[in-house]
Amino acid sequence: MDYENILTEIRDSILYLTINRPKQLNALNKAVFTELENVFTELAPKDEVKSILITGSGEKAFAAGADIKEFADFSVEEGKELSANGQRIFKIIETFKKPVIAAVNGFALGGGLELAMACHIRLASDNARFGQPEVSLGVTPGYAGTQRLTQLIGKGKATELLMTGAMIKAEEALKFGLVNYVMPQEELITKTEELLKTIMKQSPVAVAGVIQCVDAYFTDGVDGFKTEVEEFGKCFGTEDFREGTDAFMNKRKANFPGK
Ligand code: DAK
Repeated sequence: MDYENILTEIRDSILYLTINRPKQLNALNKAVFTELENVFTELAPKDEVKSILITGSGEKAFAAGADIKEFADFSVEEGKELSANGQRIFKIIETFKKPVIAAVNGFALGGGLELAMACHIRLASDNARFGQPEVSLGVTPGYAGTQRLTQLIGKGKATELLMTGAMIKAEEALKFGLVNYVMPQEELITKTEELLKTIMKQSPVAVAGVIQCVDAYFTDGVDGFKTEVEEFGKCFGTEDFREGTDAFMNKRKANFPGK
């Protein structure tokens, strides 16, 4: 598939995925969703990709929400369909078995914040702004913003942000635990790469297990403790485990095969 709204590049095992509609502040239209799904089902699973970095084009926005111009005249049925489809695609990202980090380089509003929250970890530049302004447009969030914001920052503060539609600055987002680190914009990609490189030195099998266990905590009907027992047990049959323990005992750095 040729991507028209997303830039992709694989470098040093990192897949760089950049939402590329800077004139519309990287607003997420239907085509972006189709391309995002394609990236995560066709490109990101390739062996040469060990992790994914998602950011926005330009210096102003990660993504300023769903494309308002596109859904302005939707019917109830079309609204539900759009929401279900977006949620499905963001779930693919959230449960992806390789680390996915959002480098939030500016506005992350509405669907843009929902995309960032579907990633495993978020870093932000100090000019970043976060919010779920949907209520100001007469809609509720539709891409799981009510769920993931509540999971990440707690019910009280999430409800306030969701009810007021207020925008918060990066430092406040850091205080609430919505992002893990804040830094000047020129350092954002390098710091995100450093974090990804640290993760990529670990066992890919174990990292995938961590992703699954953490997700289990938030999945209805799934017992996260049992998931952990399963994942932990499975590790004992992997080459990564043999390599990790052998490296420790022989006082050398592990070189994980990822199997
Ligand atoms: N959609 C489309 N275009 C957008 C956009 C958006 N979300 N955000 C910005 N743009 C466009 C602007 O229209 C403008 O285009 P031109 O007028 O130049 O053609 C261009 O980007 C630059 O924006 P501004 O001129 O407004 O730039 P400023 O620096 O003055 O302001 C801003 C930046 C981020 C504060 C402002 O652009 C803004 O308030 N943008 C809208 C933020 C927002 O409300 N985002 C939507 C959140 S709600 C649904 C499922 C999901 C959703 C809804 C329904 N269904 C299932 C039906 C999700 C909704 C959302 O994401």
